[in-house]
Amino acid sequence: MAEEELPGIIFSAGLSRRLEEAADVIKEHKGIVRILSHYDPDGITAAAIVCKMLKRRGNHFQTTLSKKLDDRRMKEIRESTPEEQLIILTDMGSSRVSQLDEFPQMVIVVDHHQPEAEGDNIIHLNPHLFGIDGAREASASSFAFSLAVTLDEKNWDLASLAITGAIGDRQNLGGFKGYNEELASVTAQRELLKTEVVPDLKSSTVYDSLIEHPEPYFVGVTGRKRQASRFVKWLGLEKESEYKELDDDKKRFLTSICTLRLLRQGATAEAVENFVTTKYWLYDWDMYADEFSALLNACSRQGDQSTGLAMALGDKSALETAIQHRVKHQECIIDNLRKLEGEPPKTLDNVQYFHTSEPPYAGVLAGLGTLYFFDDTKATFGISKKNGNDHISARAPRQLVEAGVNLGLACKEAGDNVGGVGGGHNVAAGATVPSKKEKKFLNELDRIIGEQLTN
Ligand SMILES: [Mn+2]
Repeated sequence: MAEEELPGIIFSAGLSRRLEEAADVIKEHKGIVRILSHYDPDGITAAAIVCKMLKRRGNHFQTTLSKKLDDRRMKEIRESTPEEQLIILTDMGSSRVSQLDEFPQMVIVVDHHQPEAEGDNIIHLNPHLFGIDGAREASASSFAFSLAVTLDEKNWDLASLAITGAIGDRQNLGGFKGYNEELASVTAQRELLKTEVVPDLKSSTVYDSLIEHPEPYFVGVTGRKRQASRFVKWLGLEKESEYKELDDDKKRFLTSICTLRLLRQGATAEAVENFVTTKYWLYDWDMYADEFSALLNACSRQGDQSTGLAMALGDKSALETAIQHRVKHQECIIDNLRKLEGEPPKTLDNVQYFHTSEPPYAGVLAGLGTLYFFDDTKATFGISKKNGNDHISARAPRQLVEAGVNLGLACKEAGDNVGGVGGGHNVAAGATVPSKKEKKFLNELDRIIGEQLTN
């Protein structure tokens, strides 16, 4: 296709104006750009999009990835960045608008979290300010992409990073919506990716998918060589059988048996529905976008987000390291889920809880357990202990949230009542409380969630 025939995304007039304004600032800026971003897959890909668009213009930049934008970090950015430098924040910053407004440097914020204000002196690119739902319809990376293509049509290839980041924030669950949906469809029309509706098997062979990946999780099979090879044989397949090479009958049989197995083990409707899913094959990267996102996530979880960024910028040796991180990351999750199969969470009336020695994994384990095999009539709390405190990650299945459970409010109230802190969203939340108060905290949660369910 000739360049001028290629489809694009249509931005609203207001968004177009803001994008042009940001693009003009970047075009006029000659010096170094300081980039700060969140350390998760959405933040990493948003930063990579900004790095690439600047590099192509010949701008120099310095990038920092961090977990949060707290007062200390704000002070450090303001004081250590020379006044003539441009600061670009991605996947963070929208909650700090009034402080950023006072910065002597020029600041551009590209974020999709609920904005505190629009700001007077910064250039604020947040979907919420332009009638787009930032929780569901646009992530930091997918929104940063709009700036990259406003600067230069040649940046269209960065759409694969944008899609990968949106998947990292799980905005693809139940299908992309709104802005993301348009982005994915135009990217496909431009032949940068292709979409496939397939079972969510993450390796090329069915057997490897069962051995190496915690999601989807099959009780009694995932991570177990003997059981997995027996299951594969029972499906009429060989250990070497690749999903892509199966005929339609075998594909259909595989899908129905896996679905039945998930239902039988007590997986939630959500997990069963998501077994067959839309995947995005990225031609440039020779992998699916969800695979790419999983690699970036493993880097972050292993405390090595800079390898994730290097990989997103195209460094081949970083890809090898990222794969090693993913192997370790997934083994850790599978080992712990297998333990939880043998030793299920302890229960109260409305909550269940387990302890883990892997602090960064408490939330993932609670989330996957909830989706795939825990009792789905109770909210789940994963607890890890550190320095005399309990760090708690909470997850609830969709049906409980629909019945009135709000984990964010429950964690806040129960946390307050035992001298700790807590909060978050209705489906996922967290708290930190003194370990001595663990029992009281759990009892408070049990009471509060019981009340949420009866009201
Ligand atoms: Mn994000």
